[in-house]
Amino acid sequence: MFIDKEAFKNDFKKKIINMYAEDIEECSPSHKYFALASLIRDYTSENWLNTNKKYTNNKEKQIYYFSMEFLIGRLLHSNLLNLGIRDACKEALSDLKIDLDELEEIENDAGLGNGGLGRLAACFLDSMASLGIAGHGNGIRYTYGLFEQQIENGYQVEVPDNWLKEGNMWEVRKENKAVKVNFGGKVMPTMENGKLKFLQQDCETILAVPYDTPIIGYDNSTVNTLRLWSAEPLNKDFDFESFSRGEYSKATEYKTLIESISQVLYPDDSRQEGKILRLKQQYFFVSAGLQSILRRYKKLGEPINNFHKYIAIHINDTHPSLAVAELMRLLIDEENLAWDEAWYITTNTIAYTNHTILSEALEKWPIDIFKTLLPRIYMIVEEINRRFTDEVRERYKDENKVNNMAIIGNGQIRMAHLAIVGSHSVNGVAKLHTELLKYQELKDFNEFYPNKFNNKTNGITHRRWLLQANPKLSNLINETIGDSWIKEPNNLILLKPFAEDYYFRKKFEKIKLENKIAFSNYAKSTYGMDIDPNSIFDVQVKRLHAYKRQILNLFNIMDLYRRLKENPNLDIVPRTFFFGAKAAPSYYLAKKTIKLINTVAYKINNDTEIHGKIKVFFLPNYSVSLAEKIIPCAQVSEQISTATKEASGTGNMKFMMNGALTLATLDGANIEIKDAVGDENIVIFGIRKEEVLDYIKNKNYNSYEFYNNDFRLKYILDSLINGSLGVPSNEFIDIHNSLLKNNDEFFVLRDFSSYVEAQNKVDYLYRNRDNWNRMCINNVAHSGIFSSDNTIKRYYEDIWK
Ligand code: 26Q
Repeated sequence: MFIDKEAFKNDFKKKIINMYAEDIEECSPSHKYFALASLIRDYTSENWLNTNKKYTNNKEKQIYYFSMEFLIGRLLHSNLLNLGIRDACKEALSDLKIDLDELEEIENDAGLGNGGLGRLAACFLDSMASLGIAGHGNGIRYTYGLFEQQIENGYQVEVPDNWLKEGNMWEVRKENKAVKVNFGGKVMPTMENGKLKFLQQDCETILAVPYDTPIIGYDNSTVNTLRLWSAEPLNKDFDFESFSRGEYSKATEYKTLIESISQVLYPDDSRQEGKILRLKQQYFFVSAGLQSILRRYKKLGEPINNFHKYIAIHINDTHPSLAVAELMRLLIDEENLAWDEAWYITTNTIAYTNHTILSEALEKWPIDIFKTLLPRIYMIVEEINRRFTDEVRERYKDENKVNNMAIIGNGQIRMAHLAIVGSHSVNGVAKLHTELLKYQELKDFNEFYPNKFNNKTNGITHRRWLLQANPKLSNLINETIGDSWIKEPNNLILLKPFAEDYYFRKKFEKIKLENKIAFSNYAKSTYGMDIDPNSIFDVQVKRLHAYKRQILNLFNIMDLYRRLKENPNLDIVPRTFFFGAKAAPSYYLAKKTIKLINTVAYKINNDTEIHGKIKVFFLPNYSVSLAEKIIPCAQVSEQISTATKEASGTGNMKFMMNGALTLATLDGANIEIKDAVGDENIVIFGIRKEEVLDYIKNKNYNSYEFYNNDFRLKYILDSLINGSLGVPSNEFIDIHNSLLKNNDEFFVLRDFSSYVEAQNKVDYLYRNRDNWNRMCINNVAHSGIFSSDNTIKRYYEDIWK
């Protein structure tokens, strides 16, 4: 898009007057932000309309990405970049004495996700639009996103994230496209024109109102849609009957109850709790999404039997797997199709991605809850299960297998099984992860459906994570190899020869330092942290979870500190260790780990004897916008999960793309990063998948052995409970127990010495700074293959097309 500077200034001034009846001079920064966002949305409206018209006129196949989470972060900066007007806009605003960067900082993050899975959905939306693919998001418009994390006395405190408080300029409420969603009641079989029909009676009907956000493609006029649903009572106000009876609180209770469905994102990404409200959320957005897709489809004038030729639905983990049963319901009950026809369409429409093999995270719903809330859906799931188990029985004549594979078993509905049976494609998110699914976790299903399983290694949008987050490095890249990489990320490989160019390496080093200085200044003014920009920036930012092993990182720091205390002249390169991580509010050990990190940080940062050689900072409230600040200045990327536990990881890709060296186990996509950059450009440590699987199979791991035989571990573990950390000696007893009495489920003690060695190697490598830069540049050069553009192309070719 082109904007004329003067015309833009006029538009902007007018906008401020229209919205706030204020002159630009008296207008607050926040009003300026909202006016600018609103103006940018106006600019996109025409393309948005035209994109939809084009899709309809050409009857293009539409892809719908169903996800409980879209962690999109802020939109102003990325929208300006994708429209190609950011530079012009920045200049124009600067003429008006307005700093665009400052306005961009005012926007609240749309934190509608927990972590990797939600951020992946957001990266996919950007790539689909930028590739001109007709791909849209379908999810929930949570009134409260993921909680804001504050740190008080070292502990995590959760504060509600009221992100819509000041309004959201990007969304459009589409009341005319609202649909109804039914819960509860009973199912009445009745005969209608000689056909058996199932009527739902006495159910509670809720209104689903869509809010659409434009998803702007990079430099291509495509504007796709993220449709998020909000739950509202059918009669606008409240329960009028109760109100007129004088039962005022009851009258509003009803409204509150209904609205609670889209009120808040569940902040748990590792353990499923079987909460009714979560099941309601799932059915709510799945049913609303499918109804609106069906409504649009019918306007095309195509017969219903062609549905799957024009529509693809992708479900992001099992959270939307009710789509299988709901699409069956709509096709059978509303469109009058026979079971087999409906099943053919459903399974050819839906595809499923698995994101985890941790069994605690697998979704299973107790039958009684499910049946009460979704009686008709339950009938359909039962029938899917009956037909499926018949087939399995017929083929294997093995009741054990039937029971293991059944969708309903042990009084529960297994959502993963429903998703697998009801879709034509099941994919894992990295090579290792897919292998584990095919040959371990979902072995039976892979045998039963040999062509269903496939791999799609995750990716990240290089536009947000390099072009936007690291403008200095992006400019250097543009000067060096041109800007074709923005549309063709694989062209980043053209940087590779420049890793051998001394002057280029110096320029690269300078930019990294500038980014570090900028972040240090930000951290000083925001948190009062004193950071040495000349130290190595060593960063672990991700959700807090035992399998991600923040504890392993911390144990190395505690060991380093012990060595420094023994020998204050110890020759190490000064290092700053950064942590950022939210813990699920109900995840006790994760929260204790945050307290432990902060306790160790306090002790180390206030010890003058070690001359500031190491420092530890816990960055509160890790979020998309904080990631955009810390990743461009990182030098060591901590990817240290227990082998086999991290399905893919995507932070790992963001760091390499910004020229950090990866310190990693052979887990998830780390393996593919190693294959891409070569052994000489990454530091690998720790036990491999074989050893992990052997330990689990043979049950022969004994963490006490490592505690007893390694004085360093003994010292560290003892210090957790002997009061030497300056907190009561029982503060960390449960962490201590998890590692010793409970035998260290994630092999922290097993990997400790290998990790310390790897960290020493990092220190050694950094001393040859010139070669270090060479390694980092190689990482950037090879990062293009991890662009989500590549991932999306593979989804499109292999699954959706
Ligand atoms: C399930 C039931 C009830 C409540 C919550 C949940 C729930 C919510 C979120 C379960 C899991 C999640 C999120 C999982 C997730 O983020 N997985 C990550 O997905 C990334 C993208 O594929 C991978 O890169 C990560 O390795 C994986 O951990």
